[in-house]
Amino acid sequence: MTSVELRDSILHHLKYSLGKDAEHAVTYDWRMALSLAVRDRITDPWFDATRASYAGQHKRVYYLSMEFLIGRLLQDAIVNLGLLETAQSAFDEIGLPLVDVLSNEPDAALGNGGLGRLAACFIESLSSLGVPAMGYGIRYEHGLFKQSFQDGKQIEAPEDWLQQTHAWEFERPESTYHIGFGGTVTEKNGRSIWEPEDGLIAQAFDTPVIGWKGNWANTLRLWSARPTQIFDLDQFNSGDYIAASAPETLARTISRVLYPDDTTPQGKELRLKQEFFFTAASLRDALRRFDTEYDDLRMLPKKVAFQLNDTHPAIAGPELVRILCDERGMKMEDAITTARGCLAYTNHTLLPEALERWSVDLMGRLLPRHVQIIEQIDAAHAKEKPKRTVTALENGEVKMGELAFIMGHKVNGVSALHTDLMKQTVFKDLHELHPDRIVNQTNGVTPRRWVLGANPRLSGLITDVLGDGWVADLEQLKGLEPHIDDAGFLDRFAAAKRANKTDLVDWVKETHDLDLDPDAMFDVQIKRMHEYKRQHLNILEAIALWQEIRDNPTGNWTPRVKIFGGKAAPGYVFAKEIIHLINDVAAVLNADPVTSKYLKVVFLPNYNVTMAERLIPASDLSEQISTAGKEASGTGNMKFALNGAPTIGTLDGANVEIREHVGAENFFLFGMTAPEVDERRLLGDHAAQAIAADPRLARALDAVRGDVFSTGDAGRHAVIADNLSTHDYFVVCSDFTDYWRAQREVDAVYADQNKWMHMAALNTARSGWFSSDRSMRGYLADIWNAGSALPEK
Ligand code: CJB
Repeated sequence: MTSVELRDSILHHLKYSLGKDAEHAVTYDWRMALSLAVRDRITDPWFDATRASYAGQHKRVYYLSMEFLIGRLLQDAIVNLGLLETAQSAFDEIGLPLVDVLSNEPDAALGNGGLGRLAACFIESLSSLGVPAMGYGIRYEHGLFKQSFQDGKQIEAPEDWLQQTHAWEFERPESTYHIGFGGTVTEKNGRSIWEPEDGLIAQAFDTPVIGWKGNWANTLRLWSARPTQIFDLDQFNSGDYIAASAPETLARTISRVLYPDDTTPQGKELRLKQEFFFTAASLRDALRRFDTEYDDLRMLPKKVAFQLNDTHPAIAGPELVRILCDERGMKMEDAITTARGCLAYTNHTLLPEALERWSVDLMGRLLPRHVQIIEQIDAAHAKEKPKRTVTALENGEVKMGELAFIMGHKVNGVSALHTDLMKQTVFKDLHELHPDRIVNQTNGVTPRRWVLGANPRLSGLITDVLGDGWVADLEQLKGLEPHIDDAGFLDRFAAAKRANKTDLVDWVKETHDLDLDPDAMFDVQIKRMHEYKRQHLNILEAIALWQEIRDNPTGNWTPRVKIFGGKAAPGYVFAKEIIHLINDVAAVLNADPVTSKYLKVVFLPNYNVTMAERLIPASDLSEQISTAGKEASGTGNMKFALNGAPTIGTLDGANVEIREHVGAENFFLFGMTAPEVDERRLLGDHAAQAIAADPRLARALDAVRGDVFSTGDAGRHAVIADNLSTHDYFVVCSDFTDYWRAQREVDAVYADQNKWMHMAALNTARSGWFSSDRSMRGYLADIWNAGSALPEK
């Protein structure tokens, strides 16, 4: 497509789809017109992909996920279609900067964090690989809340991305399913029949997801809830308008908001309803598609793979069994075996509070037949493994992890360490019963968004050296290694980083009126706020460093800006305390005339995918400092390494594998290992011991406890100081001393820019394994037994 053709298509859409003439169009109109013009280019490959999937009778992969943290889609589509320069020229002609048009798009935050972003990367990779696949989720009217700070404290406001038309989706009024809740189960001719009492409609909205080079597009199908009955006409006519619209309001609530919680399930009925709503609709939809092609349900495991992204869709097990048995007449045991052949489950966390459990009372009220089926699944499992019984239903609760395990033919962890720990801890018993079921699939990230799109300067350099094959085959980045010592390579690498930093500095100035020095090291921790991720360890180190610089203001300090970004679940009080502390520390440090040229702290509000795309390419140091054993994988860690920011981190999650790939000498390791953490905790007074042994730590904690950062509000941050000085479950104190040491090593290397850039470039060159294409190939081979439908090249 030429830029003239693209321009004409944009002008056509401006006029005929949006009803605007160029003279009166605002940025929104231009962005919509461009999106529609680009969407047109996706439609043919999308149809072709659908046709090819049917024609080849390929196995289909269905990725069921409560969250798809897709962010902005326009630039991604333009990049994958190879239209970036074309779009640039078209807008040059129109007379509007393309960046302004692109940044007009809202960030679709249909997820909380890593789990949701992983789903988005996977769907893009499946399209890039040409695998017939579909993502199923919920079309939340309101995504993750918007975060702002007031006096340093987090304030939440509703997110409203659908206030304007979503350019990418196709509404499917004909693709609807009735989803029931409650009611009774009766028996007729030996078959159980569930007759739900309430119900609502799930309606599909489709977003095509285009793969690299536009060769294939899959669908992200998101369900929206609507009532079976629009409103109660009798009540309306009698004048009670609120009561009249109650059914509609109630039904729409199901897809109204994303649960703003990262790792703790809210024991709320609504959440369980959301889970069943989207899972049931997705299964019905997939089975309808299967029925158009095959008439033997025993073929199901050969033709259909359902991946359960965490336990949120784990009700798929009993629901599929219910359909096969109650509706399609299969014998219960066959139904269970057939369902298991299709289902697999990804575990994303070992945190006990995050493993979903539902009371049998609640589930029985909403899904009475499913509780009966879970009992039968347990019974069949006990029969299969008579020596020892592990059940999903226990002590009046349904344990969704156990249910997903028992009903999945494979269960995977998301990093090598996490998978090992899974075998030893949460699923120890089940693993002993089914030693082949657990497999590892280390997470990955899509290089199209996270390198090519987000970091055009670095990408340009890589392509100059290697050609563009690396975008589809990220391990080719290894080819950079022999060039690292070529004349000019490191200079160009450093210049790209420096220019990215300058862009960030300008943006921070413009949006937050803060002055940052692009020559300082940009030390970045961006992720959800959680005690196990230990943002408080990072800020404690900042405090200690500040105190030390004040002691010795003429010392040879390496200038640093510590940048934070991340949201705390609204009900997670301690995480919010950490945000407050960081903001209070930032206020004091940044105002210190003596130290602020060496050390600044910035907490950027409303961290989201778009901000990550801006920050990561401009980062020097990646903070991955979780308590060992707690971070299942991490994916931000991979994005930083790929973009040439070495890690300071613990042996946790995928950090372990990153370090193996980039080389121990290019990774700043500190802290206890997972077994050492467990052992350390056995010492009741580990925090006190650590504090007694390290005067720096003691002094930093005193400052937190005292009034240094409280602007007169004495004791404001005592909660944190007290927590850390007493039980300190996440062993912040015990890891502090080694963290401090590693940070000084970072300072020393950074002071030698040549050495630093060498290390940074090696991080890029050696991180190609962390592509989500590699992850998807692993799932295809080890879990789904499926493959690409594109002809081999
Ligand atoms: N994760 O984002 C979430 N939400 C959860 O509820 C549980 C886990 C994260 O999933 C990512 C993708 O696998 C992991 O990289 C990350 O370590 C984990 O915390």
